[in-house]
Amino acid sequence: MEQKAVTLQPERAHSQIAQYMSRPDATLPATLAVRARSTPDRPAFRFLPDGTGDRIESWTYQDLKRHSDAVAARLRAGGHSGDRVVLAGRPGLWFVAGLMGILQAGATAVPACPPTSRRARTRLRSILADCAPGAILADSRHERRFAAMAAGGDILPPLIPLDAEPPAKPVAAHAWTAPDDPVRPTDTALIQYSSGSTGDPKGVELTHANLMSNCHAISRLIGAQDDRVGLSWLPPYHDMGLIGTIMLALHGGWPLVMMTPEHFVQQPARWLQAISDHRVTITVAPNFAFQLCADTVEEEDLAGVDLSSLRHVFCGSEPVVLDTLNAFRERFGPRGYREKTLIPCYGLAEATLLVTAKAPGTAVRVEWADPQELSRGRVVGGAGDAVPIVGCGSPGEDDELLVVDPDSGRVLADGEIGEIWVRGPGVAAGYHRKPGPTGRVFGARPADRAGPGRYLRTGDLGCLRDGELFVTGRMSGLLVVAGRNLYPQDIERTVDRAHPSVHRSVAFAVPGSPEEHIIVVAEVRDSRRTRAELDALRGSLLASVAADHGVRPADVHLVRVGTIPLTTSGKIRRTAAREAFLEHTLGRALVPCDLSGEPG
Ligand code: 649
Repeated sequence: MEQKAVTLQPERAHSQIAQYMSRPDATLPATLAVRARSTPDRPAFRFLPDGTGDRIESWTYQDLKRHSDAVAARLRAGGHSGDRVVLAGRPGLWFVAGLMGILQAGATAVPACPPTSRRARTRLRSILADCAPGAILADSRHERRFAAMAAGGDILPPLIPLDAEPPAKPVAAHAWTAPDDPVRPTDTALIQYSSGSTGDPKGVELTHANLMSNCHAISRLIGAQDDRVGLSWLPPYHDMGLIGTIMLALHGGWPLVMMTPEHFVQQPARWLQAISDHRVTITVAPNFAFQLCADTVEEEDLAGVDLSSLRHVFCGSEPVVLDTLNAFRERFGPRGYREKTLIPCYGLAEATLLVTAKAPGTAVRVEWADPQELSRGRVVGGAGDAVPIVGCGSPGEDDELLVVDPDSGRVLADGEIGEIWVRGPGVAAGYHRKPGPTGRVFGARPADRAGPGRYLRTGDLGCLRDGELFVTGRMSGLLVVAGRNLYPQDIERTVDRAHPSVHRSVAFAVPGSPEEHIIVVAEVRDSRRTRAELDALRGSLLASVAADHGVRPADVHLVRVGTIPLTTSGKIRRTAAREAFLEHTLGRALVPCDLSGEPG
């Protein structure tokens, strides 16, 4: 029997929700059911399909529940409860319905980019092969893309439309009291594939309990606020956009405004405009986005923009750069941005999402490291040419973080650089069907500490200073020259700053004798240049690296913008760049235009 939705008094609604959320067996789909029942008309998600304020698509909790119920019903009808279901929708409201429908049906969501480019198809194929899903949820406009894959020989599971309009049915008022929830906290909710390599994909298996624990930890960090509004343009296929924004907003019960990453990258001012239009209080982005705004947003794009509503601005997922924070503050301080709202943070998919974050409202902490000491593995204050490292805060109360010598397994002292190890309720049990890597990455034990606990080896390097984490780089990219450790991102920063025509660069080591050679690949804007110009540019980049780091790269390879491979979340793929360089597939070096007679 259908009943009309009844809106509860706010106090009653609030206490019902709080009561449910404090249960140890609370899950995200049941949280949605409770919110749709208690606060059906509250705005849940808004999507800006043009990236501007011209059109706004908006769903309340009731709308979202109705749409996700329909997805769940289609999945159940197809016998997919308990299956893995690939979620390949475009960013937007339907994507959220797909996600919640999968979870409600007791299936496991596997987010993946829709196959609209050759690279996305290759990635999707490797994800399909690894997780063997029972179905794919996709937008109807992409049906032809999948049909083309099947015609080309790909074996695909049944395709289920994500955006089929459900029957208009109010939420049944009785449906929530004992949520018809087949979902247990120990069930696998999500398989999260890393955004990097396509060759051997590793999918992190996250349970409902992992997701809830990370949402709880972030909610505790930011505290309760009734008028919170979130904004995200991050791709919803990775931990930060999926868990950090969509799931967190559902968990916290506040509205999330979404736009696509493409709309942001085409015109970064749209992020700032939307913050201002929607009085946004919380947002998140990697460092590059802050730099892009500081570098490219013009004064005329900012007419009427006011950023003073912001209270929590998370910055994580790649090194947080002091120069970027300063440039952003200088550029947007006059627009109401306050730097105390900035929260540098560190995390990874293997730990669900967030591991450390600066306490909100406190000043950003910076350690100035002597480069000589840094290369010997210590963060110790230096003068003059010291390197700034931005603190990423401390772990939450349920997590434990160690810095360990990766060779001996010994726990290191304050200020000593080693591998970051993590233990806590957000740490996954392992990778999907990969016992070898799972044991190596998730089963670490410190050599000098007794105890049953196993830690996650993050592969990241850093140190603790008074309980705060300072991330210095990744183990895999570390360049070892004459017994010194050099961080590729430090060399890249030097190259990026050395000349205005450098767009982006990547540094890595290749075999050489008597020791490895350092190679720098730099993308050059306006690639039409004479031989003399290219030689001068190469010479000035070599000299800058030598001056700042005391090493001379064996080669500076100048290429066109767009040559350096990036992950789908925008990180530099150093290993892929190195492999492509060694296999001569990276893309041709720029040719001087005065010799070839054609543009370089
Ligand atoms: C990083 C995740 C991000 C990641 C975000 C908290 C609306 C609603 C909510 C909201 C805002 C708007 O990159 C953690 C935490 C969001 C709070 C809610 O805000 N995961 S990953 O698996 O793709 O990559 C992990 C790797 O990235 C690097 C490390 O190598 C790590 O292994 N990484 C960093 N490197 C240097 N410095 C950092 N701070 C890094 N963080 C991640």
